[in-house]
Amino acid sequence: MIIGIIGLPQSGKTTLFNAICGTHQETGGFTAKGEVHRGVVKVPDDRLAVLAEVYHPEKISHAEVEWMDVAGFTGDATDRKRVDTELPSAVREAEALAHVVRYFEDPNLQHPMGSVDPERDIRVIEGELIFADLVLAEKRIERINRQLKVAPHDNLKREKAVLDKCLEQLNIEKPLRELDLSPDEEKTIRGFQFLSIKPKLIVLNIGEDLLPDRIEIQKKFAPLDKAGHCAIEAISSKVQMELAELDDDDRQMFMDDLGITGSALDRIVQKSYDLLGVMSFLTGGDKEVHAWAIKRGTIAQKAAGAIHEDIEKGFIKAEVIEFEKLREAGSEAEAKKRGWMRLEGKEYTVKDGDVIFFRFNV
Ligand SMILES: Nc1nc2c(ncn2[C@@H]2O[C@H](COP(=O)(O)OP(=O)(O)OP(=O)(O)O)[C@@H](O)[C@H]2O)c(=O)[nH]1
Ligand SMILES: [Mg+2]
Repeated sequence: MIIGIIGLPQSGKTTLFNAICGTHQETGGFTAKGEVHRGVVKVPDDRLAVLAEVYHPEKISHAEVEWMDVAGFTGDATDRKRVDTELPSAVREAEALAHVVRYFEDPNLQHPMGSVDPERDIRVIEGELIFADLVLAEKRIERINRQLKVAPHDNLKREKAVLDKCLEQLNIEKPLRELDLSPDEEKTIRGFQFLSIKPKLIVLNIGEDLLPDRIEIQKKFAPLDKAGHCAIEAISSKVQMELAELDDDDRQMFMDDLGITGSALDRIVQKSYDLLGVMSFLTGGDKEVHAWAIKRGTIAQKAAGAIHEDIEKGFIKAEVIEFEKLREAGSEAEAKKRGWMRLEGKEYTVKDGDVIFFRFNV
């Protein structure tokens, strides 16, 4: 599962990326367009400690979500060739976007558009996502039209119908994430990896001086919050990056000084997971207990692929015990004895906290 950090140049993308991933990538250096940093973040999960008491494993492994820091967006929605060829293709892999918006004043750091204006920045980056999708959809429709003249296949017609619907939405400058698509329609166009269809977290990167006004600022932008599609969070990524570099004692002191309570990073990470619909299933054994991040609604066979593609390909059955039941039974053997282990087929929709053992053929 991948989240892509995007935004205008010098908005604080790498600063946020460092804070989240605990990395030390250079900031303030005007990253070359198309440059991508990747990092992995563990998903906190208290259930793993309980599983460890059940299995006494050698190793405990958390679910992981990948974050990507992508430079190259400019807010320009006029140059077809640029969005077609110069936007970093890596961002298409992301399943959700975190748009970092500059909300700090700094006389020594020029804003690429001349002034600090978060509303405008949100609008132009959204415009760029929509424009890039429009160029892609038009290109694809043109190609289908040519193919249809030669061979009018039904699946091409279906694809064109969905693309036409998308194009209509993009033409009125609205993102695809706000378009009602059936699961089938959504599947038809999934391969194109449209940008404006991805759920988006808007990260208002506020200056340290604005930290006391954080809640007020967030409220001001709340109308953009469209449940399940778009969320808002204000954070000082610079402060967070500095915090991430301290040890625990110093961090607490620094937070007390600034009057910061709770971890802003946890809020960002949690909101982005909610947006992505991330949940975890668990596996246990004497070697390892492991949580695996998957999307809500994932079926058992697909979930197996989170562990290894061979398990997905050779899937036979999933042995499933609910986490709470396993905790209550205290051991797998006891859970089985009580009849709490179920055998599920490949179409079974995995639930958060399912402890699963996959039977498979290689
Ligand atoms: N004053 C102030 N400066 C900040 C804040 N957040 C980031 N910066 C500074 O802004 C500059 C740009 O930050 P980066 O994280 O490198 O921005 P970026 O979006 O990754 O930039 P590019 O990769 O070049 O597009 C750095 O000098 C940061 O230290 C902030 O909250 N306040
Ligand atoms: Mg950067």
